[in-house]
Amino acid sequence: MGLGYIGLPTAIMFAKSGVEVLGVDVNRKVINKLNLGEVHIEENGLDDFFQEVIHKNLKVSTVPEESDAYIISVPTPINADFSANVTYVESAVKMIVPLLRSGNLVIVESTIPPRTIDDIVCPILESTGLKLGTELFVAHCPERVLPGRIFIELVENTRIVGGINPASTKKGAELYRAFVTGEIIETDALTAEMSKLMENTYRDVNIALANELVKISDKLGVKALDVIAMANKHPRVNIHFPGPGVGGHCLAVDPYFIVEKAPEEAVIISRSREINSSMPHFVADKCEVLLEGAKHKKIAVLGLAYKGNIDDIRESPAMEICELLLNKGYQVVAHDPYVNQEQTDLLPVESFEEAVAGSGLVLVLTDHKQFKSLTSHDLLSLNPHAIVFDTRNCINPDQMNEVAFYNYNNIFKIKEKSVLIKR
Ligand code: SAJ
Repeated sequence: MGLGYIGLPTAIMFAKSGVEVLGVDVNRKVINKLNLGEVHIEENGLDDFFQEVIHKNLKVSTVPEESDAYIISVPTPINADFSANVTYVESAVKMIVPLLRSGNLVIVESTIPPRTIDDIVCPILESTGLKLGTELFVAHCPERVLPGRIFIELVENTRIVGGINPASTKKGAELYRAFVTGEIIETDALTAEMSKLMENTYRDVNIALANELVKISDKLGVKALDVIAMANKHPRVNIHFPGPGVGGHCLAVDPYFIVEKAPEEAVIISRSREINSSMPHFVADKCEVLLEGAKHKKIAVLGLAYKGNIDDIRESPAMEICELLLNKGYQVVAHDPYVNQEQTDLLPVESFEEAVAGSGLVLVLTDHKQFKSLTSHDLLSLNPHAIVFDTRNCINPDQMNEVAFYNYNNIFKIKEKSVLIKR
């Protein structure tokens, strides 16, 4: 149920391993496209694997049919008040209720707030009249794969299966053994829900620590990136990378699912979200200082995607920064080798040359591999006045020795007019 970034690859992997699969999505356009033999999302290897199984072990439809096992893999977005929106999970469960028979297994893969299986999914399933845990088996089996590496990680990653009772857990684990070569850990539903959320929360809190260090370093005149590199030489330290903010639909969302359920207790988690959410403003304010008195009010943004080497701009801090800069009155032109104009009407997406020419500031917001080799020569040939601000530490400063170059090692100098004049 749900043929998105996770549901479709999961359906394909089951089909490839010999299981008969019906992939269901409520979006008719998606089903029509898939039935024509075309995939609607981008992922390494997806198209080839899809061609192997479509109209063979994999069929697709907008309506579910009676099956032995049902896997729910629908989105759980966040509401405006930061509460979890589990309505897609609820409606997918309601859709299968009339089909459920004794001996069936229901698995929720979607990321859900703690206690969702017990408090929301099970009460709906009880309406079947089947006895949960003996006649109808229920488990949470969170997806944990990284976009770009989905087909590798689906197979090799450790899988967590948390049932509502040991019999449900066993059934869930058996199902995933069809293609998972990684370890399959058996636990209860609540522990599975919480462990999925804590993985992403751990990263969010760790990134917040790095971003807070940047702000402290800005005040104290410290080289934040050197501090992190040195601290990480310690065998038990792993501070993550600071940046322009945290994007995507996982790290920037999942921590709120914990905060919602325990707001008084989730103090560090909540503050970390605030710190990471403040980064786009921090970056936009620095740009304003950098461009004070500059003749050219155009900003060339390098990178719109939420992270390197992918085309996904949803929830991207880069998009928020562009919006803030546009609101401050700057002309903002973006270049992103993975993103095209159809994906946004907020700002023009141009070639590297068109973005950089005539700009007062070149602002690096995504660590795409294409940006890592940029040199001052590449910029100066297009623009003799450009200042560079790399918020991702993706360009080696040695390659930028002929232009005014800023990253989180020297942003404290942005305050010092003398440095700006020297350039
Ligand atoms: N980021 C930093 N600093 C870092 C690492 C990341 O600023 O040191 C930023 C990235 O630039 C990006 C955001 O964090 O904007 C999230 O990127 P990410 O690579 O950490 O994660 P996602 O959102 O692409 O995928 C995560 C993964 N979770 C973990 O690594 C624990 C993935 O395995 C999950 O399956 C996915 O969330 C999910 O669906 O929950």
